[in-house]
Amino acid sequence: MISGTCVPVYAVCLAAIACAVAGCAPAQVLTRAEAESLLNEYTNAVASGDSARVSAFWSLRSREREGFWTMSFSIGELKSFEQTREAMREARPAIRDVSSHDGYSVIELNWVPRDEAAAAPGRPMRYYVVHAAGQHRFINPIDLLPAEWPVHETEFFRFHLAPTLRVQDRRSEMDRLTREVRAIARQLAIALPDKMDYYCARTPEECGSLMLQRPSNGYAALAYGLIVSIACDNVHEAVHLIADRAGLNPGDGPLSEGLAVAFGGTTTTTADFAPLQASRFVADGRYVPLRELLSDQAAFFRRNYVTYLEAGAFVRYLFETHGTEKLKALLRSAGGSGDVPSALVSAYGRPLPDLERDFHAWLGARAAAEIGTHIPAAAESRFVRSDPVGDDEGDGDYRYPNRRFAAGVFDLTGFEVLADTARVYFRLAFARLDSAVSYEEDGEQFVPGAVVAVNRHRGERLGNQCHNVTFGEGRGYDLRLNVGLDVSLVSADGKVFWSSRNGLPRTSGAGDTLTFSLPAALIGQPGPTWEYFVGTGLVSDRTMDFSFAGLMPVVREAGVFIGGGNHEFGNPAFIDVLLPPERNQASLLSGYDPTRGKRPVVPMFAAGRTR
Ligand SMILES: [Ca+2]
Ligand SMILES: [Ca+2]
Repeated sequence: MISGTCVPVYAVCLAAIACAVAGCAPAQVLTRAEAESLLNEYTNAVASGDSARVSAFWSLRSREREGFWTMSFSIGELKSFEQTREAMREARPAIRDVSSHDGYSVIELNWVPRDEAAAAPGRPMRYYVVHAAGQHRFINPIDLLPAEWPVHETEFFRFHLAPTLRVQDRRSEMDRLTREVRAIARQLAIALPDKMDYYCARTPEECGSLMLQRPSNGYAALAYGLIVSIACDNVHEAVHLIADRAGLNPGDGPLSEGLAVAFGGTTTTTADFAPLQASRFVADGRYVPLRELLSDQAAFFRRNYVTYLEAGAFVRYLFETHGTEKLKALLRSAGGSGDVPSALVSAYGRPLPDLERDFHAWLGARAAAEIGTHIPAAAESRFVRSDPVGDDEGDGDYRYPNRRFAAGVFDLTGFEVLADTARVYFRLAFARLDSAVSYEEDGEQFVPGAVVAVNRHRGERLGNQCHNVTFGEGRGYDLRLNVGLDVSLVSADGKVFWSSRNGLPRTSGAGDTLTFSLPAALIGQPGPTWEYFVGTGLVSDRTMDFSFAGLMPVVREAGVFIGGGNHEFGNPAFIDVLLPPERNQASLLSGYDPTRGKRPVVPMFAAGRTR
């Protein structure tokens, strides 16, 4: 299932790797006429209902895989041969493009409804085709694209690492996954399956393309018994897989996602963050009543930035308050019934309103998370630095200012950290402050914001990169602050673990500053060795605490957001970073190449010295 951290729809397909003509054997080139004839024969075979005839169109590598008849169908799945037959009966293939690559071809098409009156453009589909035994055969991308990826085995997983990813860089993630999976199996009292295949991709686009899905941070393909992810410690997807293998799969939806979030968090949030954030939803009116949360599956996935965390909190409440066995009974029974509220009531022997009241009381015991918004005159300055005006141009070609965002709103002009015994105060100055932009009533709120990465020298581990920049070998942060309409905190693992709920005042005019404070008990007392990186970019009220854990990416064709950069994806998300005037910021930020895993190296500064 697609994780809650699936990247939304402003995504483009992976740039096709052009086939060097000399490198493609003529027999492997698929002409458009051949593609048409292949699809015609295939459609006829499917219509015949003879699954043996159909499977002969497929490469042995795909056919032999467990779960073969669960076919990915470019966004969505068909769970049986019968479903495939049904889908194809109602549509005909309309080829958009046929391209040849190194050793394979790709057919891009739409399944267009046969009903001429239907206005829909048809479901997009991509078929990979290889030439074997004198014939063109379909192959699933998971059986083709990573076939040559190096394999590294750990206690529970067989990792397949995409080119440029190195085991030594990923070992701490792999170790963390092992620890977490062992602990979760113990908590849920389940046996772990044999080694699970885990494909580690370089980008969300590559991750999605392996399973014919939208760009995604992670995906557990349950029918195939494997995980694909951009991280090697995707505990969320691992929970999906180990629960499924233990017979605890309640079907796609709130319980399944709730279980994965309760024990594994999301790709960008810790498991403990879900109850904290759910208590905030109750306070700010975003809370979804349980009956609706558990029944309306389409709304559940549409509003994932709320529902995933709320469902995670609810499953955590069930586990902590009522124990493992009842939870397992619920997971087993809900799968068959499809009526989650009824399954819940029978498993727990209590009416839904009772459980909901208890759940709210449990959430209410979670500490309120508030930021301060004023700096007292007596606070002592611990770090202060200014930034040039007019250097808000990212890597030099970002498409900003634009009609959405006025000149200066991403231009950082200064950064200061102050403290007294109780609190730590932050002041970020901009050339100009703007209010949030939204495109629909109660819609997502987009606003210029910032990331502050801090090395307090207290963690065993440092986050070495964020938002497509890196801090250099052996350097990084042990705390990251996202600053937007609120403030959220991110651990060295890149996971949001705390978020404020009272809003950050945005005042435009003479002092265009964002000012807030956090308890020193939460983040520590800033000393002279604390190092800081500050960068500005676009955030939304959803990306702050959920999908990107901070800034939105800069992608070449970004629609309403910030576009530009050298690549479709992988461009640094920063538009201005804290740097002295003598450093050439655009040149520094343009030193990247996501196709080779190269990110620009950005500096961190301590009070009184620079590196
Ligand atoms: Ca600036
Ligand atoms: Ca700058």
